[in-house]
Amino acid sequence: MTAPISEQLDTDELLESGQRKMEWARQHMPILDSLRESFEQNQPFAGERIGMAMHVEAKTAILAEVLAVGGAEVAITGCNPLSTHDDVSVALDAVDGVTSYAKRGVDDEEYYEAMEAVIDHEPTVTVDDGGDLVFAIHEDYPELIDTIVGGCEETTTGVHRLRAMDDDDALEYPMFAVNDTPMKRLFDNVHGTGESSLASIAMTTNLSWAGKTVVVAGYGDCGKGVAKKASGQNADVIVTEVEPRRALEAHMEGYDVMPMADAASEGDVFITTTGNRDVIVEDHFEAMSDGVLLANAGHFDVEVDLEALEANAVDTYEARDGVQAYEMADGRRLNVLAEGRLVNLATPVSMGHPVEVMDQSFGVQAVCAREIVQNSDEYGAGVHEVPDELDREVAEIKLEAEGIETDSLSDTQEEYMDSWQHGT
Ligand code: RBV
Repeated sequence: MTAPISEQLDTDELLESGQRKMEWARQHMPILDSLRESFEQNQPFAGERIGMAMHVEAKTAILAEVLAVGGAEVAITGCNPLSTHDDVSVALDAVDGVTSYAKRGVDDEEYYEAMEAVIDHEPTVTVDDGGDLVFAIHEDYPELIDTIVGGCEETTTGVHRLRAMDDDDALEYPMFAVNDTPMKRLFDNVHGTGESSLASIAMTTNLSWAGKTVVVAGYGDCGKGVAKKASGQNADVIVTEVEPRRALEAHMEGYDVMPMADAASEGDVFITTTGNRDVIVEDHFEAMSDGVLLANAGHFDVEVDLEALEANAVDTYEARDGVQAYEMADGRRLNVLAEGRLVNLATPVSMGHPVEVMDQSFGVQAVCAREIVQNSDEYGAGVHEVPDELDREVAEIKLEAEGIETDSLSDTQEEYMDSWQHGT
């Protein structure tokens, strides 16, 4: 059984470095700061055990800390084998009420063992990013489901997975689709993914965006962000899509839209954001130029067919930290970042989304955890949209922290908006 991280690593230096990262994040998370104050007073999670599987770095650590301050016993592990910051994991493990099992660079077996260590705490609430925790509980520990009041899911892929479970009547407790709220989706998916993916790629390779052709696979919220920011860095952007309206939207934004079969020979950098598998496959590798960069910003490492790439390569070697080169028989080198895993979190220098963005997403997580504990009777098994007033609450805290005031509707305006009799 996996031991808490502080029993696995020599903690002295790691602890200080992790605490410093957490302090920086804390200073830039006004939403969680405000919720911390109210949770400290009201203890909404007294007696609850919260199991979490998320990217364990500084912002996530502040979320876990805030839940613990609210009375929860928190157990946490990673949701990706490469996204954990060991120093933060150690610092988090030292926080009162929190046990962290997350460690960077674990293999599949260790990854699931750490998940089991979290489950061993018998959580009453689960907080997931990608659905691995909720899935492991349903698959291997169904006896715990009775005492679980509900949970929250952070990301598009996880919500998609939960909806598929729900459609099969296989989801046996309530889960909030945190990803789908305006406060998460419109900021985290668009700006967060755009900024952090490009930043990670740039820092990992030390190469420029200007003058490059960047192929963005998928024009959902994440693809929109990546395309917009790449274009803002003076790259030419090509979008590939399967959905006709999204393809049109990309076209009307001024991007070239074409199938991957055509884009393969045009691109210098490829960034996948589809949430689906086999987006870049053997035929595409054959058409690519020497030196291309292949990066994935989708939750799982299934978008670039690495098995096919490996099978076709005559040689492979680490070109830089976080960059694996695959040499083809004709001498072309195709460079894969972060082993095809989430490029914004999984290269050695990745830091995930900007702090302000995660403050919003995790603000929604925190109020959803509070809601599921306080009003569990109102939610049956299945996927639930987050009540709009909770999302508004988080937006209002943020506006207040930023010192931004808004207008409010007058009585006559309210009446006008509610009526259908007014015409010309
Ligand atoms: N994400 N987390 C971070 N903690 O730094 N950065 C991104 C972090 C989340 C984001 O909300 C997205 O939905 C998910 O990671 C994909 O796994």
